[in-house]
Amino acid sequence: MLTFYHLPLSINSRRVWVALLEKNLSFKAQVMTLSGDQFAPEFMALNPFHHIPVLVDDGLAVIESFAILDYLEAKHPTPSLLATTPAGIATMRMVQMVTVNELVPAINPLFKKMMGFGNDPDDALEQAQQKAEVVLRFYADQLGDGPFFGGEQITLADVVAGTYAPWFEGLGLPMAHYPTLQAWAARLMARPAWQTTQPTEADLAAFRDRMQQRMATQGQ
Ligand SMILES: N[C@@H](CCC(=O)N[C@@H](CS)C(=O)NCC(=O)O)C(=O)O
Repeated sequence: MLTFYHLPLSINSRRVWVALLEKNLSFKAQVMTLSGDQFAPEFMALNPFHHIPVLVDDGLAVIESFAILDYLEAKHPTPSLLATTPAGIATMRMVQMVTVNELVPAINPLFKKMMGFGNDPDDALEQAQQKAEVVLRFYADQLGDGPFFGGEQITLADVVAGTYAPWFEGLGLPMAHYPTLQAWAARLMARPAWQTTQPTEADLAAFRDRMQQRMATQGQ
């Protein structure tokens, strides 16, 4: 039995959650709050770095979302979320790495602003937007005219980049500037795995409150 330790709002978790659903795997969800439970000795025994997501499979604890995705593919290869051609594999990996190495740091100030707890100056926000737009243009180039990054089938590239797609408009990144990407995002967001894992307004409000309180405490 698979046990999935996660927080529904976490995008690091969500990419694993989407993969579990896309692969039709049954699992037990262990929802964390990250308000101290990640430091409990039982959880630290699973992940000494106290991060979610963690996947436990018959006593084997797998940490790091990308390692979990690879593990799921190796253990449950069908339906596959892997590209098959050399070029497809290169695209899949590039999109995955560009998402975490380029998109995530770029959108950090935009995300804080959207959530109402950022205090970055306008020029930093402007710079963040420009960097994020470079990533969106890269995505659009990699996507070409296909429905998904790897062609006709959804792959881990779509799972990893696509779990950010529901946020682009709210972050101030107009998808109408990238029509093929906009259609790709809509295609993914219509899938049951995206619908099931989309945070509710209540989840978001609770997160916003928690972060605002944390910022206020840190500011004292
Ligand atoms: N590189 C890790 C990042 C995991 C991560 O940063 N998780 C955050 C939530 S998004 C976390 O668990 N934070 C709680 C903590 O570090 O105490 C992955 O991809 O799994």
